[in-house]
Amino acid sequence: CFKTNPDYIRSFLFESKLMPSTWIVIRIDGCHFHRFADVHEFSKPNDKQALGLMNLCAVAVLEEFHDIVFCYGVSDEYSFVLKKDSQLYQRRASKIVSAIVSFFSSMYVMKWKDVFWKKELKYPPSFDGRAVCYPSNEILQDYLAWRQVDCHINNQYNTCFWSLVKSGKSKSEAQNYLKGTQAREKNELLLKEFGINYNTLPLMFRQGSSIFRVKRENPTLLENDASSVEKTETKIVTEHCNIIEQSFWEAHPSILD
Ligand code: DGT
Ligand code: MG
Ligand code: MG
Ligand code: MG
Ligand code: MG
Repeated sequence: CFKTNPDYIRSFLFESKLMPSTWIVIRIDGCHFHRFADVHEFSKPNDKQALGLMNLCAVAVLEEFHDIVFCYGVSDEYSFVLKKDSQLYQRRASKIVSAIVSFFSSMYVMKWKDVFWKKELKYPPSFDGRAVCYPSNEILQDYLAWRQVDCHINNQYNTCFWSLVKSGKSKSEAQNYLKGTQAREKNELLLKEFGINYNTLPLMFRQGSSIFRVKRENPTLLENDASSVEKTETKIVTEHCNIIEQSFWEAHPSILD
């Protein structure tokens, strides 16, 4: 009958498809992680284990979704870049976003115990996600540079803020103290007041985490008469490097190939 006619029911369905032949970036972000970090007593401003857990989940996402070519993560967020010609879920935005977000969230819960041996997961974490298309390599690189600049600015601010708070200032005093300060002044404050050389803080805190595949020669197969395909193997690497500079992309041309 009319009421259950599949075409009639389907006519209400709106599926937004991502623009063809463009890089798709799915950015996920922890929901209310300010609270989640407090409840789980994450170190401030950076918790090595919590960031490590995010990285493990991102590696699992990269392994699961073969069209992902690059991941960049900082704080409670991760960006996943899908190759330009990806046909994953016929490029339907809601399908891609929801599949990646739910996979990442499940991984976060599954791998929690591997990272936090003695810390109990007190409530289920959740993530939101969005999809954006970038039409050229240059604009995609600008997007990733924007995230890494954000990482740097936030990390520098947070390092100063929490150093001031740990030294006895109230949160609002620390906030006022830092208002309008430039990057150089923040580095000077860290060095003079707290003996911290910003440039020696862990790279993961300052640069965020980049995850991608590298092809390398398999040394055990080289001597044998293996075919050239067998001689190279693909490895997933997690690096904390400068992705703003062009030299990174020149050193890894296969990522955006
Ligand atoms: P949202 O994303 O609007 O649901 O709200 P939040 O609270 O997740 O805010 P967001 O994403 O802008 O900022 C990330 C929060 O996550 C930030 O307030 C502090 C927390 N967070 C992320 N990484 C760490 C960490 O390593 N240590 C600590 N203590 N907190 C962290
Ligand atoms: Mg958010
Ligand atoms: Mg968040
Ligand atoms: Mg965030
Ligand atoms: Mg189904």
